[in-house]
Amino acid sequence: MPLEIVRNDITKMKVDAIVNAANESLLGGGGVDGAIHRAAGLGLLAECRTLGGCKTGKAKITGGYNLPAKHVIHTVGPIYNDGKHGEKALLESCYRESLALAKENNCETVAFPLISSGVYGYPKDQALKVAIDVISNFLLENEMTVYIVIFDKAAYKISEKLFSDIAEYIDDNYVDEHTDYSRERIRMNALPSMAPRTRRKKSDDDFLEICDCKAMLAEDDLDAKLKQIDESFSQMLLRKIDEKGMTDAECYKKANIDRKLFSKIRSDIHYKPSKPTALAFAISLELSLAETEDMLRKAGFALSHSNKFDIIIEYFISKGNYNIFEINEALFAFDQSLLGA
Ligand code: AR6
Repeated sequence: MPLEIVRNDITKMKVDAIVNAANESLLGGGGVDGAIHRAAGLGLLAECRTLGGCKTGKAKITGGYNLPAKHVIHTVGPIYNDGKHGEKALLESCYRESLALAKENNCETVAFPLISSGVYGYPKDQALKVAIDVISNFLLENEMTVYIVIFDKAAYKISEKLFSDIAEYIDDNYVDEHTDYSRERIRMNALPSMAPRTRRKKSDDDFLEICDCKAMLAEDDLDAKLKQIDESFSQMLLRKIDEKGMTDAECYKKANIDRKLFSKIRSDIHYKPSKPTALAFAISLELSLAETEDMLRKAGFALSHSNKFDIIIEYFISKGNYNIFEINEALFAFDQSLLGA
């Protein structure tokens, strides 16, 4: 998956480069900076002393010393004042400059903490949005695997509004036999009304949908439709890419899928993707809910209302929001696996 959000201590990441949220002296400090220097050992400090500091918004690279990562990219985030002092542009620049340095140094895997979101006070939900926007833009043009490392899940925040909208949608749609939606209620403290409303057992309707499908076949373009029924997942994917007028690269990048996996799918018409991969393509192709179900069926899966992951995906499709990175932010917030490879 080109962009992944993970929960970890960044000093433990086995990647080509980890990014340090440093200060302009580059001589260490608290937070993630302190943790990286402690884990890397004194060799890192010695090399940092030779660098002559670093300006806010810029980045410099060193070795990784005792860290599992080969390099450390030190960047200096802005101190958040009120958001009206160029903080956003400076934070964007930190991610851009760090990614450019990683690319220059042939790094294939890079891990970022949420820069400026600790001591420097940048609101975490906004810091996360900046990170995702800049990294996902970079990945449209570049092949790299980038991790956003969230240290403390309790501090991880998507916007309150989005969180409460999704929590409510889950509550409205989750089938009765599941009770753990109450966990979200506790987390949300006081959502307006969590009383169950119209809960449907969607999975039970699958058989009927197949019958509907068969009825449609009686119509004119029987041949074309029959061909589509025999289509494999991979054939359907390639057909949809053509129908949408997309290039392959546009499609796999929007799906947060790497090129190698896409090539595999392209060359093997019997390729069986995982459910998150199949859904990632449905999102990338901006399929309707019915089309998404169709595509999933090709891979042997269905959307179900007894699965929180599925309901969250359905929420985004029903809102016409096909931004895979925003969907992944939300899935992460609800402890679900992410879309992509
Ligand atoms: N792994 C991943 N993320 C971490 C870790 C870790 N081990 N430790 C903390 N974080 P901060 P800043 C997260 O304060 O706001 C230093 O003193 C943390 O939860 O480390 O850019 C420097 O020398 C937060 O979300 O960096 C500077 O003076 C994020 O890392 C100043 O702090 C960034 O928090 C920089 O402040």
